Amino acid sequence: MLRYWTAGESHGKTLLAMIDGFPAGLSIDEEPINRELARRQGGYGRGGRQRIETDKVEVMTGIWKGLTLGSPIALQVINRDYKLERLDDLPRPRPGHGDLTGAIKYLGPIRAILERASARETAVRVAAGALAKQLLAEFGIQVYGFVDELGGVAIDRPKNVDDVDAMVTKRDESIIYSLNPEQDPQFKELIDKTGKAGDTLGGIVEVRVVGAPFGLGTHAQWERKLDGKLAQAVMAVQAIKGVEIGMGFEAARLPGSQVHDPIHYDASQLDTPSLGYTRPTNNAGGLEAGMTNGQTIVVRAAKKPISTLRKPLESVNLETKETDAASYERSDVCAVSAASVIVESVVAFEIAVAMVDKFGGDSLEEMKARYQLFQEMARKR
Ligand code: EPS
Repeated sequence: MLRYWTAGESHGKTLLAMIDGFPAGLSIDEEPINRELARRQGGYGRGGRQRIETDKVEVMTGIWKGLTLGSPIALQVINRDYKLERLDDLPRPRPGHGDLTGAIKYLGPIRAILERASARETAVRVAAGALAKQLLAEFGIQVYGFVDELGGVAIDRPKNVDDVDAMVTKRDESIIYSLNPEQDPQFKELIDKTGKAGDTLGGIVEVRVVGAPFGLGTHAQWERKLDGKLAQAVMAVQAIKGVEIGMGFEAARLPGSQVHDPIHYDASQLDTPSLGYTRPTNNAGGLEAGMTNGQTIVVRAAKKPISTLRKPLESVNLETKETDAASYERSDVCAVSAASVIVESVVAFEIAVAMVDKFGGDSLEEMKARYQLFQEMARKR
């Protein structure tokens, strides 16, 4: 079983991800992990912290001569802005953060909650996801995410969004990580205006997994359904308030004939992950009954605006119980672009978990052999 945990506070010494159950025999490249860490730090509208940090991964355990051992892999990203011991508590909880609820739940200071609840922790989730992507690449599976809507404004997208290489090139040209860089100036203006007003912006991100085989996940038990696992991983990202698979909420508003994806067969595509079962639409987002159906997996997530406001909302002083403006700590105006990287990473990790579940997790070599065997048997079905 492949799984991971993270540890670390936003202004503590370091951030760690401990990955257990990663197959042996994969050569790990740190460069693509660092690229994803840099992308997470970017996107127009980020705050001052990202000028202090240059996130770099250190692979601390689990490799020998560049290859994974099958033993736990500890990834570390050091915080340059380590100052936790010098920081004071916050007197007035910030609406939207875990400040009030955490301070009451743990009967302690707000600082104890915010340091761990901060989205800084996602740096190591991105590192873990970038490692998972290297495993998925061995099976021709590509995962990429982008910003689809920002501050309530929809963004035009090209037709063939499953041409991953072309889409990634486009996305990387955009300052907000959308698939339409031409629209960037409009969003730069919106983010600048919002920041000046002391406010923040949310948005919608989309992640697509291209090339996943049939049969990841299962219909047989609720907790192993892949749509459920993806939803949990994505919903557990800071500031995410909604998750959709494929058509999502829109499917509830249409008759069945306009929602379900007809099944066709095209023998010339037998050797692709679809095994020749083509679908003119993909409203199911690649998942039926909790299992992958050979189509692109599509996960969308709604991110609320950053909770820390420079022009704060009303709050209460926890000592005096008197009404006062919420405390302010340095923050961002818009982190939707970063969210697209984070959601991409957690989705990639869950797909890797499902691959290990189906094809075995001891070694890459065995996994590949079992993958090939399954594809052969499935093609004959
Ligand atoms: C973040 C680091 C944090 C915040 C932000 C995201 O750094 P600092 O608190 O030192 O400025 O910029 O945190 C939040 C948005 C949040 O909700 O906590 C990061 O590295 O992503």
